[in-house]
Amino acid sequence: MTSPKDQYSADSIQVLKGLEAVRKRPAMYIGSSGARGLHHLVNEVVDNSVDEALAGFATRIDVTIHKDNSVTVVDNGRGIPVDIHKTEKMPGLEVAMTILHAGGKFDKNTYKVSGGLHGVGVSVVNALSERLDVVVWRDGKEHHMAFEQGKTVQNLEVTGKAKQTGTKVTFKPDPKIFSELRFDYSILATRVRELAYLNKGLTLTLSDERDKPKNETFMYKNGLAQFVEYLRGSRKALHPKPIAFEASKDDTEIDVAIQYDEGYAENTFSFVNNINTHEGGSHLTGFKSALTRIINEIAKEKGLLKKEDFTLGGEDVREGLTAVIHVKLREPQFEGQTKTKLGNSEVEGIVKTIVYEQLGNFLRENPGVARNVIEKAASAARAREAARKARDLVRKKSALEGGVLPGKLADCSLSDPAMCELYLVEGDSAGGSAKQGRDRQFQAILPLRGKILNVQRARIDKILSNEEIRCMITAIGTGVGSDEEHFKLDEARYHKIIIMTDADVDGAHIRTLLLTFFYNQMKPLIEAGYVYIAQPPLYRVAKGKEEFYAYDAAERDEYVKRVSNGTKAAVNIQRYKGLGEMNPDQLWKTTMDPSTRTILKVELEDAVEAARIFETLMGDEVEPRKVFIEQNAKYVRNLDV
Ligand code: 0RA
Repeated sequence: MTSPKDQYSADSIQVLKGLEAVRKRPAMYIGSSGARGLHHLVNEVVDNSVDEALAGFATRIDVTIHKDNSVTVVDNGRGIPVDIHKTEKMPGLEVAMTILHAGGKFDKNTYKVSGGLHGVGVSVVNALSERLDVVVWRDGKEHHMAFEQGKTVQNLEVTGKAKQTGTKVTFKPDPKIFSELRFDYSILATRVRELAYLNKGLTLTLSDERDKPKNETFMYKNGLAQFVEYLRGSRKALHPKPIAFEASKDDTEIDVAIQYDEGYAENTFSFVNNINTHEGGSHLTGFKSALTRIINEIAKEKGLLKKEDFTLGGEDVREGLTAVIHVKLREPQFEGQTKTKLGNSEVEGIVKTIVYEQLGNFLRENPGVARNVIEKAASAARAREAARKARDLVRKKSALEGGVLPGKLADCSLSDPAMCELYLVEGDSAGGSAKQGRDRQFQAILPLRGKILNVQRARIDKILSNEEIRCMITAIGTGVGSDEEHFKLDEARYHKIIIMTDADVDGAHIRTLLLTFFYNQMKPLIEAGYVYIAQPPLYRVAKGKEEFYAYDAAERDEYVKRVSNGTKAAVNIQRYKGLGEMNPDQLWKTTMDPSTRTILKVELEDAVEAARIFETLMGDEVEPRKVFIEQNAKYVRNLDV
């Protein structure tokens, strides 16, 4: 016979097995055991508290990074239940902390909506922490429990009285799991700020108790409207205030804010239950089709397009648009490669109806704004027509020039894109060395002359009239644009596009211009992980027949020490000022040979921040750029010391 006690321990073995799996394969649960996964732990814990806020109970969440790199998250919600769980026969708190997927989401009815994507549950954080302490204030009492590597080391005990309710979780990531243990303040601040924008009225704070103590409070009374102003940043608004509205239907809540500016880019971000739906989905489709329809309808009502022989397309009505759409629903279905595409088909119609009605009301009540928006869209439509002609011209020209590919391109002989690399090389002379040094089977070279156009400040027709950019587009083969009709990822002729510029300011500038171009016109290329940055060496250290290449000053000094060891013969140190100073063989050995080179993959850590920073650095306004440079200059280190 087994006693109830034995039964209990049998259950806990089951539990440990679950969390053991998490420790064996952390990446399966949190994406990686590097910096990204580390920060994911905080998101996971904060998301649980945000769920409690969404349910209408918590109004405040405080996040603190401690000196030892542990993190505390406190909320003033109801407190995680501490009574004995019916089937698991242990305190609810222990269930949440030790059973995989239990999380705070005991059942669907507890929370109407919840950030279900991360939703791997706080037990995953527990499993990956060297130690985790929970304090729950509930029923007038303070309770405490503690865990190490997911195992209970302190059973639930009452530690005092409590006037308030809430939950406090403190965890220290396990160094046995994580290769990176230091939390980055700005990564956490970005998410905390975003959550504050997405949940208006909710107060979130972030404190850093390490070297330079810091403390920020985020609370936005006007939520998404303020988010849109933040995202618009320095671009000049076309109308003074964002247009914002919220509505709900059948348990689905919709929150929208939009604002037009004088620029040409579109910055639309969509969220579902506080999760950025990078791949869009039914809510975004509904929003876009309502926007196009209502603007065309009002243009017609006002007779604003009488002289034109076109209707406004989706791209036209989204030119210069900053928009955030946040949908909250009970059972989101996430699809797509990164599970960030909303699948629920019923949401499309709901969003479409609401946006069509609400935006229609606003534009009819504000005819001045309506006129500005429609005139801007009409001018976009004319530019689009000009761009079509420019595109045709690009096509015709390349047809006239014989082959489809630009003459400057030294293509590779293999044709499988997955095997092929395209080097975008600064300058003709480096281009020449690269052509000679490369492995022509799989490496193609396109030399770029001088500075390319800053695409942040130009419309598509002008971008397409730029020679360097046209060559690049033709060589890459995907076309350009923000939609699948114009940009075709699967037609990419190379799966590695490697930017190779000099290690100086001009090189950095050209690299930034190229990245701006890729970000604005070929974003899926970055998302697919096809864009890389080459790392040419800065120094050559040689003595006699021995030679070493160093990528920074510290490495250079290492090599100098090594080669000068004991002997007196002169050590030759060469500082490369540009790629052009390397001969083809050196360029191959140091920068192009896949077996020895380092190339950095360009990744989009956070699309929201990326859009803002590109605008700050490359946009029209000078003042915000100055401020950015002043604020960030202190982080710049001169590597050439
Ligand atoms: C389930 C039920 C109840 C509260 C919570 C979960 C809860 C979880 C977390 C995680 C972080 N902070 C939290 N706060 C609350 C409450 C059930 C009830 O009181 O009726």
